[in-house]
Amino acid sequence: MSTTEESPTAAQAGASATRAFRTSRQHGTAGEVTPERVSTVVTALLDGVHRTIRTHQVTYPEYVAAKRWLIEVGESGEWPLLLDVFVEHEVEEVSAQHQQGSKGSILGPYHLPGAVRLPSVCTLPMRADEPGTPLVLAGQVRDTTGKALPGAELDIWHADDAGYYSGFAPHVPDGNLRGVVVADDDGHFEISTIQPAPYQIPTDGPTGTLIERAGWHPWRPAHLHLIVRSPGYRPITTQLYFTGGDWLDSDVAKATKPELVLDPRPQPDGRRRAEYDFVLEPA
Ligand code: MBD
Ligand code: FE
Repeated sequence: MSTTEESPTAAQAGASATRAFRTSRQHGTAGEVTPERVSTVVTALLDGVHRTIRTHQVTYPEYVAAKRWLIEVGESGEWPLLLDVFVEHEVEEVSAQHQQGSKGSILGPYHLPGAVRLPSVCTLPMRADEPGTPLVLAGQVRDTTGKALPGAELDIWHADDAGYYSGFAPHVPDGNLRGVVVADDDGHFEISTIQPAPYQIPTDGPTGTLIERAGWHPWRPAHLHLIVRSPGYRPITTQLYFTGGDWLDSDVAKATKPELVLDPRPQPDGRRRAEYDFVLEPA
């Protein structure tokens, strides 16, 4: 694999995301998909494709270009990236439509299991010279009746000040800006980290090619990813954004929600501090 130190390629991120997906058990497992559902859903999906071809009079050159591009998506390992950017938001909303408690958002392609466990007041693993504005995220995990959830876990991961995720960019050390924070006996936590930058879909792979050829933009607003869990409760997979940030109203992955926007306040010590409480419903 050819690499450039300062600009990780889509090929690396894509292939790593495919590997991460194969070993992850975050969302459901095999065995839940019946033949009836396969038939119903795939028939509807193909109906949509056929209707699009007819409505828009799709030509043979366009069909061949699409086929070539789909092959490239697989060969480059970008299926997790492509699907999580353009499809997952709809699945997330459908799955949460009757859910109480905190709003969720999409998981995305860059979660890694097994991050280091950290106490309720902690600093995420970072380089000695980690660039970026210091940020504190503090709050409490409760259930839908208002009861604190002692020892709730906050699995948190986010991009660095240049928009890169550890595990998916060769120049970022493993485990950087990732941790599983264990809330205290009162469900409280206070996590020190740095402010992430907006994320740009890699421009050198097929997902980037599609975005460029369609004249769209490749940006997600700056965000923190979290999975908040406590035994006996439905885990919440979510993302937190920053008020006033770029791309907040035009996320390429359509994964923002007004309830998920933080408003960090500058502290006397120069750090920015945001408060956010999580509410879980019984499983
Ligand atoms: C990301 O960082 C992300 O969160 C999603 C959903 C898709 C691509 C990159
Ligand atoms: Fe992300």
